[in-house]
Amino acid sequence: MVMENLSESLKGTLQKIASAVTIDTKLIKEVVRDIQRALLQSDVNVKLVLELSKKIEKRALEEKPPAGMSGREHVIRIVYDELVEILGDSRELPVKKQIIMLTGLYGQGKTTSAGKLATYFKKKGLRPAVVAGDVHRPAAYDQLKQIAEQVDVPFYGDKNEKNAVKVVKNGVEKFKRSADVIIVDTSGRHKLENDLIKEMEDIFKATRPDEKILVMDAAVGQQAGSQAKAFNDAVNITGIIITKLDGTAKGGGALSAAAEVGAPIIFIGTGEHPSDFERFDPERFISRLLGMGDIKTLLEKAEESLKGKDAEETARRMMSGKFTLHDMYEQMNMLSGMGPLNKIAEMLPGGMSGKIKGMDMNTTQDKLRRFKIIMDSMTDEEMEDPSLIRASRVKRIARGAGMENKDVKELIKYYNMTKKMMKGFSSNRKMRKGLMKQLQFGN
Ligand SMILES: Nc1nc2c(ncn2[C@@H]2O[C@H](COP(=O)(O)OP(=O)(O)O)[C@@H](O)[C@H]2O)c(=O)[nH]1
Ligand SMILES: [Mg+2]
Repeated sequence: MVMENLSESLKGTLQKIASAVTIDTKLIKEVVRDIQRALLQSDVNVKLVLELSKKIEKRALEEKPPAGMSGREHVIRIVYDELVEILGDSRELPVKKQIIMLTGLYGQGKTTSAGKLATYFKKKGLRPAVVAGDVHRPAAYDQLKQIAEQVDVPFYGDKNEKNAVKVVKNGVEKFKRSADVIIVDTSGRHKLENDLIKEMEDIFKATRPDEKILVMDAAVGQQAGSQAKAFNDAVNITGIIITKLDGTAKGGGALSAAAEVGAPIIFIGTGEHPSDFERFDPERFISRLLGMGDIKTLLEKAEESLKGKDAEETARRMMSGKFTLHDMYEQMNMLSGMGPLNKIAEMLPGGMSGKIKGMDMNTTQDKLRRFKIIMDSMTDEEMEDPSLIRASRVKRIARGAGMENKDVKELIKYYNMTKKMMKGFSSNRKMRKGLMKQLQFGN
């Protein structure tokens, strides 16, 4: 998993939203503060964090959720959108013949990334080759050569040549026909110095690379922005690879630097192995960081528990003694399926329980729908006092609902059974308590 710490805190924040009973100003402000803290702790640029949190707060407070979306979902969506936004545009390297040049400071992961890129293009069916343009450190030649062998791609280097431009030129010439993607590794410096820039410029002029990619270590922190800017000013980078994003790496500095300089992040490195390399897609990255799959489940659970709260009120009213067809109608509207009533049936003493379960409690959705149609052709008076419904009224109601007399009678029977049950509960305190507990409505 990449950026575990940031991921954990952001997930915690989203869970707070998902399980909130109401989305109010207090909650939104709290959420925004949580997000600020999490992002700053992972080194995201301070200015970006402030802009982002202002935007989230404003949108969450002012925008109405679109139809069909709950307030909670809407706020989560806003957080997601704005996080994606700070990662900038996404871009894919074209799968074609090209020269790719890697730049960046020492130890950022250029040589390792050369092997990863080669692996990537090999998988795409192209023929990659690598060129050792780091002529300043003796070990650099061996390192790239070894990686080339490991990923099984052609290698070019010249241990005795100290002129990087010459080596790169020779390498490009050598692979001009035999390779599709020529990946040029270059040397870095501990910091961006004039001679490094001069060398990069010379190599560019000599080889005209299609891609100039900045390789940046996730640990670079808040200086990432100025580092990326310096490289960009010098050589006009076409993309960024952020390495070492694996585990608990902070990474926010490097990630936000991309948007700051307007160069897209193309890949991320998630380990030392050549296959620890992923195409970077801002939306997918944020979805994963936030655990959006989990959030969806969470939201569904929250919906259920809120429904439970409505059901609690109905149950309380039902058990208060008075139970009319209006109550039953409302209860049917509210409860999809007969969940709580089934639970009630389970609690009833033997005989009655079996009777109800065998008969009415197995009522299907379809039957409930029919019951509602029947009740729709009753008068308010009948709904309030079902004892009024005798033979002549049964006939009229059945006709109005387009059903048969026996359907109406079945409904009345169901109503009487339910009412009896409710009465039983309301007169038996212990049973009532037990039921409320069983339904997990508290007491
Ligand atoms: N964990 C981890 N280590 C990496 C990653 N990329 C590079 N490294 C390690 O970082 C160190 C420096 O990498 P190197 O490619 O030599 O950097 P260069 O000086 O820019 O060429 C090496 O030990 C690599 O194994 C990565 O994505 N994850
Ligand atoms: Mg290197």
